[in-house]
Order: sequence, then structure tokens, then C-alpha cells
Amino acid sequence: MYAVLCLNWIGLCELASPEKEFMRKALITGITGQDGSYLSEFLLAKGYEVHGIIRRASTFNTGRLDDIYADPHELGARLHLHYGDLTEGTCLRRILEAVQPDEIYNLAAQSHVRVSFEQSEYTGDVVATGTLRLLEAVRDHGRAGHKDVRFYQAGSSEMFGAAKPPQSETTPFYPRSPYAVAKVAAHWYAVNYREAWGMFVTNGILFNHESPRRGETFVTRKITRALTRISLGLQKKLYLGNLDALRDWGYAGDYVEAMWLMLQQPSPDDFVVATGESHSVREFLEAAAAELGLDWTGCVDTDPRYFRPTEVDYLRGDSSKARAKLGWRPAVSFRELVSMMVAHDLEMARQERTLLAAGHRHSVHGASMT
Ligand code: NAP
Ligand code: F7E
Repeated sequence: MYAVLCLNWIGLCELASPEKEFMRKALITGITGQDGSYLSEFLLAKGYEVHGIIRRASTFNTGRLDDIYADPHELGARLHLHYGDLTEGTCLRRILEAVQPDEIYNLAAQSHVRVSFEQSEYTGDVVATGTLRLLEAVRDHGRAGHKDVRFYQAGSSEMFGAAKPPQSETTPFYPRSPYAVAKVAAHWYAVNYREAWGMFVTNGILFNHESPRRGETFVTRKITRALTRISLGLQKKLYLGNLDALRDWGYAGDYVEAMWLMLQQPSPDDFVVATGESHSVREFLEAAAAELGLDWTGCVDTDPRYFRPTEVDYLRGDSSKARAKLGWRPAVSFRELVSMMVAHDLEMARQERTLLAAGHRHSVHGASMT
């Protein structure tokens, strides 16, 4: 202990400091995604050491972590990134061995429903088999005598698909896309590992949650990006698919707290997380346009390529169990969410306009994608 304290005092061995020994460690797959970034911030604020798995990419994919990332050479850095992929079990095992986490949040996924119809095998490999790979690695980690790990599995309201609303933990699944089928498989792998091996594995069944960090090809962000640009004359048209689909949209920042709460319970379980309120895509469009004082009817057209071979028409969650057992409830309303996203994207559009006015070229990524 003396040696540890000495080393820590002279600042040479940060890893051996007593604070580090008691600091809880979380490992997040999908840390570079929308939820991964909010969860990292949340856990760092709670005093965790946070480790994330990132994929090698030819361009930087850590943009959402820029505000919280500190150089690991800096004393006190508590966010650490490791290269890995859910399609490779070997790296997952090595990362587990190196990190020795207390909690794992499995958020990694090919998460785009429309894309899953085009890349169904890959989606199944990452979303279903990837979860299985990670569960197997955690199981062996425990058998090797390491400390018990609590595991959060990112389930989705898409698993309910065509089931009648309101959907709760007891509603039978009726998946309508390769993505949703893969999430159902991952859900049942998680249940089976809990029951067969006594592992602490919890499924969060989260309804849609959005934010200014939402990927730009999901409908809410696609709308707020396009309408704000249209309002400043930077774009003329927005092409969308089915405007009648109903979704229970919440704020991602609220939902990551529910993930954490689930892993603080005395035993593992399954929880639906939702606002209980549904709105159509058309209503989202109207609300975003109203924020900007824009008449959207002249600038929005339908493009059938955004339709899905099998659509999920109506999702509305019943999160009574999470509210009662976790004490969780959403803080941000639908209107506040729309307003927050529009304000963020309006600022982005203003920056773009300023650059253009100053003679700089500016490209918008993914504007024509799903
Ligand atoms: P997201 O923004 O699409 O992020 C997905 C993350 O997974 C990214 O970090 C991505 O890395 C990573 N990833 C993709 N393929 C991978 C692979 N083969 N190996 C390792 N990492 C991989 O998704 P999100 O909205 O944050 O959602 C988080 C999780 O919750 C996902 O599992 C999603 O399916 C689920 N979910 C989301 C919602 C929602 O409304 N947001 C609702 C219910 C469930 P790159 O950055 O390199 O692409
Ligand atoms: O579509 C309709 C589309 O892609 C919502 C993922 O995070 O939440 C997300 O999946 C609705 C659908 O999200 C366009 O047909 C119309 O009915 O924003 P989305 P999603 O499919 O609900 C669940 C819970 C997840 O788990 C997923 O990972 O909007 N829609 N026009 C459109 N959708 C898109 N993307 N683009 C359009 O142009």
C-alpha cells in the first residue's frame, strides 16, 4: 500500500492509485454512436472509468466523443478506446481480459432498419451473433475466475413490430425487418445466458430516442437537417417515405440513464423504456417546420425508395415497470425534443451559410441517403 501511495503521490503510477482501484469500470460497445456518447458522458459524471470499443475506419469516427476525449497520456484520463468489432470474438476476449469491467453495455449494431433489408446477413452477424460472441466471452471470463460482470443488452421496440400498441414487456414480439429479427435473437440469447448460466444480463427494450447527435439518415434528424437548410436557402427539397408511421420518440439523454439504472438493480430483468406518447412522421415534420415558421408542404416530396418492404406502423410503449422499479421517467417532451434538434441544426446550417458566403466550399454528407 505504501508503494502504491508513493507512486501515486509522485504521479508515476496513476493506474495503481487507490481511487482507481475502487473506480467502477464500464465497457461500452458502440461507444461512437448516439447512445454510446451520451452514456459515456453519463458514466464519467458518475465517476466511472469508461472503456469503449471502436471500429477501425479510414476516416475519424469519434466525432461524438470529441468533447469528452482526453489524451490517455494525460493524468486522470478516464475514457479509453480499444479497437475491436462484434464480428470478431478474439478481440472481444482480449479487451475483456485487459479492461476487467464491472459493467458492459452492448450498444453496437448495424442499427438502420431500412439498410438491414439490403445487408441482412451482415446485420444478423453483428446484431444477433455479435451479441452471442460477447455473451460467450463474458461467460468464459467469469469461468476463468474474474469478477462478475453486469451486462446490458440494447433491445429495441422494433422487436414488437406488428404487435398492437401499447407494447410492454409481456407483449409478444412480431419483428418486421432483418434488424428486428436479429434483435429478437439477441434478446433471447440474453435471456438464455441469464437462465442457463446465472449471468447478470438485462434487456432494455428501448423505443425510438433521438437527439442532435442522432445519425443523419434516421427520419427525425433527416427532417431537422433538411428543414433548417431549406429555411436558409441552402437546399430546395426533402424526400421522405411513409409519413403515416407512428413512433414513440424520446430523448436519448434521458434513455441512457435508464440503461444504467437497470444494471444497478439487485437482479437482472427486462424493461421497456418509452414516453407512452406517439406521433406520426408527418407530425414531427409539422412540429419542426412550425419551429422555423416554414410551410413544409411545398418542399417535401415522397420517394418510394424510402418505403420499407414491411413497415412497422404503430409503436407506443408502456414503461410502467421501468417507472415503478427503476424510478425512471423521461424529462424531455416531444415538443422540447423537436425544438432542441431544430435549434442545433439551425446553428449548423448558419455556419454552413457563413462559410459559403465567405467563399469556402462546404459539402453535406449523406444528404441523399436513407
Ligand atoms: P448508432 O448511432 O447507429 O450507433 C451504433 C454503434 O455501433 C456505432 O458506434 C457503430 O460504430 C457501432 N457498430 C456498428 N457495427 C459494429 C460492429 N460490427 N462492431 C462494433 N461496433 C459496431 O445507434 P444508437 O442509436 O446509438 O443505438 C445504440 C443501440 O441501441 C443499437 O444497438 C441500436 O440498435 C439500439 N437501439 C437504438 C434505438 C434508438 O432509437 N436510437 C432504439 C432502440 C434500440 P461506427 O460509429 O463505427 O459506425
Ligand atoms: O424511421 C419512416 C420509416 O429510420 C422511423 C433505429 O434507431 O428506432 C430506429 O428505427 C419511421 C419509419 O427509425 C423516411 O418508414 C419515412 O416508419 O428514423 P427511422 P426506425 O426504423 O424506427 C428503432 C427503435 C431502432 O431500434 C433502430 O435502431 O420513419 N420514414 N421517411 C423514414 N425513415 C427514414 N430513415 N428515412 C426516410 O426518409
